[in-house]
Amino acid sequence: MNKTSRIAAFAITLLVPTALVAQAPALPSFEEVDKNRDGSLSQAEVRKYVDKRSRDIDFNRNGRLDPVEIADAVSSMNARQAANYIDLMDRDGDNELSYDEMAQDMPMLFGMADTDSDDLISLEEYVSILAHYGH
Ligand SMILES: [Ca+2]
Ligand SMILES: [Ca+2]
Ligand SMILES: [Ca+2]
Repeated sequence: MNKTSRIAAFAITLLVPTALVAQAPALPSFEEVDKNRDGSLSQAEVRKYVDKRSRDIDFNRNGRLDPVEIADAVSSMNARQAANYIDLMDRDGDNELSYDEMAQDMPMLFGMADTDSDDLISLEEYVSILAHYGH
């Protein structure tokens, strides 16, 4: 995998809380992200969901995610893998990820998912990107 698709796969892994529900479907439902229930996802809705996921993972509520917090939340990552992930995403070099740093790839991922480029992700587009990168 090239660097971009590796980051994308990592980011999707973080979005999908497999660690939290081992047996249940691992994907956040479309409805969970589609807050205004208009049948499509805007960038703002996706960003809100990502920020909510960041808050859920941020156990000590300091506004940043450290390797232990990420490894705790994502069953497929140990602390070393979480530290590598932070290395990839950390822009200010504090070895933790702010919520902004967590969301920095969202526009790129959004563009990948939005195959018809209407600035919205339809249910069909959502299902197809999860089938590609999810579990
Ligand atoms: Ca924290
Ligand atoms: Ca940082
Ligand atoms: Ca679209």
